[in-house]
Amino acid sequence: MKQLKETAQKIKSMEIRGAGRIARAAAAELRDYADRLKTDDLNEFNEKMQFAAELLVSTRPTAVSLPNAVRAVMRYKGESANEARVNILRLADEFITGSENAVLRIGEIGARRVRDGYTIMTHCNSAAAISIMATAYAQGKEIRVIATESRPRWQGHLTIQHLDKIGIKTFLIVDSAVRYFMKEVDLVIMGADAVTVNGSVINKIGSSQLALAAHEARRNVIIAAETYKFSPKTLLGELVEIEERDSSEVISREKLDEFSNISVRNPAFDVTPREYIDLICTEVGAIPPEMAYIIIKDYLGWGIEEMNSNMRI
Ligand code: RUB
Repeated sequence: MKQLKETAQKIKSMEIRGAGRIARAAAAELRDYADRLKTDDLNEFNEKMQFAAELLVSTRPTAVSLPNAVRAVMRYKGESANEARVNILRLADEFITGSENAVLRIGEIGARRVRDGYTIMTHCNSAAAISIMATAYAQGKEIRVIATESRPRWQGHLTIQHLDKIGIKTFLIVDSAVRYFMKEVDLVIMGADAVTVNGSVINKIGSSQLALAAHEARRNVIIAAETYKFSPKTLLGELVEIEERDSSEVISREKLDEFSNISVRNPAFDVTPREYIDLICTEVGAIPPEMAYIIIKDYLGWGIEEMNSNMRI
């Protein structure tokens, strides 16, 4: 239980962050938790697994990868606690390996859209988006990247560290400079925390203004997103919840206490409408955003019928 709570806390505090990493961490925690559960009673085992699943899902409401990963593991079956445990171990490992391979495949598919000499703008820190840039660069394409700081948590600093290691020439800019630099950009590549059934993309706050600026300047926007970032629940009209984080990420508590009339709004994500997105690059292919339902139905296995027959998580 201690380790389960620690993992949940690491996801909540963003020590573990980024939709793909969160998903893999949750799958790994369910696997290890099942392994640590010593009970032979199947009912007790199931109840404890359900508790763990719900705790992990509650940590970050926007990243759909999290419930999708948990659901992939919680599909386990077993006539006994031990059979269930063995099944969970297999499903979790399959999810983790599949997720790692998906990032590599997205790199290969997406890199076909990157030409030699391109300047790419990116936002926040997305392993899937970086995979495209890294693959294009490894293919010998001379690219340069413009990366935003991504306030208030500065995920852009992780991105520049990564790109620097690969050897890609990168400019770090403040978030408010995206429109200023758009004229120098050939292609925008960003990641996703969630993709809705109508093809809208939820990603780090500021993504939608970057996409809007790209649309205005007629630059293409590619979203790099594994299929498990698509949200089945949006099929039933549910909206993806946008997480609002603590004010202390934006201004210190002491500073804020100096004011009487000021409070902070700190949404972690925003929604980019599909009109501003040219392509969503998944591991099963590069699709127009309008095809999101196909991914949810054919690749995640959640059609309308399955959705209506009670999804617990
Ligand atoms: C991270 C973020 C990333 C997506 C995709 O937000 O918005 O763009 O999660 O990342 P946070 P990846 O830092 O708040 O988790 O491609 O690595 O899954």
